Amino acid sequence: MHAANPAPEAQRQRADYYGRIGTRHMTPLWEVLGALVPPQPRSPAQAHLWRYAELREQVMEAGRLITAEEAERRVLILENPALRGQSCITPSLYAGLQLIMPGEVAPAHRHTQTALRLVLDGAGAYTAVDGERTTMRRGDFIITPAWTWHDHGNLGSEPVVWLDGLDIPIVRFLDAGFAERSTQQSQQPLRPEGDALARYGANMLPLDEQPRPADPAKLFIYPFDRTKASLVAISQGTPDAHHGFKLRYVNPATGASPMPTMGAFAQRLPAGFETQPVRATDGTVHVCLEGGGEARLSGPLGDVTWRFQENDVFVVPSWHALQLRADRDALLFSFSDRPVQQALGLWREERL
Ligand code: GTQ
Repeated sequence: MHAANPAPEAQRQRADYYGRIGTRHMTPLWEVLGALVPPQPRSPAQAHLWRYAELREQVMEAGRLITAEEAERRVLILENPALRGQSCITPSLYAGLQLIMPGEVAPAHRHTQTALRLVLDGAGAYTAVDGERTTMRRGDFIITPAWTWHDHGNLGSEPVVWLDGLDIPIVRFLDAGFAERSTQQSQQPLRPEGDALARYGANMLPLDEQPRPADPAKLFIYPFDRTKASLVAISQGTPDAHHGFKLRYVNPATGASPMPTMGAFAQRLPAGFETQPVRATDGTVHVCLEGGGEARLSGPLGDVTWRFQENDVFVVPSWHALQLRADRDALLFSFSDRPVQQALGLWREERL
């Protein structure tokens, strides 16, 4: 990769050689070394923002074209513009907008992929995870750990839309995908609503439980009112220069991310506050839940600035510097593959 242009004769000999070894399924490292082992991440993903006004219009049209049952999951995948056809928003993460109309159900199934939901719009839907239903309220963060049964339904009178985040590309990369449909359309509730939150979400645990790190998290609902109350309360203090007031969601039984493959975060930026630029190796999907402002990104391909408002979704690829400014008090949700990177000792952040 550092060599000067070789003489035409040498070039021909090499091309001929590459052709011959190619037929035997070999290829020279020295032609690709720089791309294989880059000095720093050069994400194939592109920074992009999806406006909710447009997303909503398109997903509502899907609501007129196909039923949730027919589709199994009526979802519009948010595809990274530079990764079209790959069903992913970053190389490691999947994101989509799921719609469920009044009276509909999305049938029960389970898979080795882990899912997270962030409720965006409408009221009256529920998600059931391993036999317990939870009502979905705007801003609620809900997880479906790997291989847990889950189904969704809408008992209300409004369309309900949420963001799905899954580790589909990670599981695909590892060739470890299994899925199964339940014989039940909707799971029979085994416990009353609120049971997991009461048992696992109050800084206590059932007497005889000793959670091991690899066990699926038992707490699967993080109500928005609690998240917001925490962020507002800590806003009495001094904001972090690069992140404002930011918390990460954890499994309270272990202190680790509630999902081994995906980490999730909630962040509050008071009106007028501007963060200092920061870049990290985890490509991150952001959702504005409240307020609005401006996001400035700087990556290897240049700079971009977006204005964002409620329910807009934007993706910041690996090693792109991000700077946020709130016009009005802003509350953002985000998720990334940070727990995987940290488990492998790969995660880096640079505060600029
Ligand atoms: O709700 O189970 O967006 O299995 C993609 C795959 C949602 C789900 C998605 C899924 C689901």
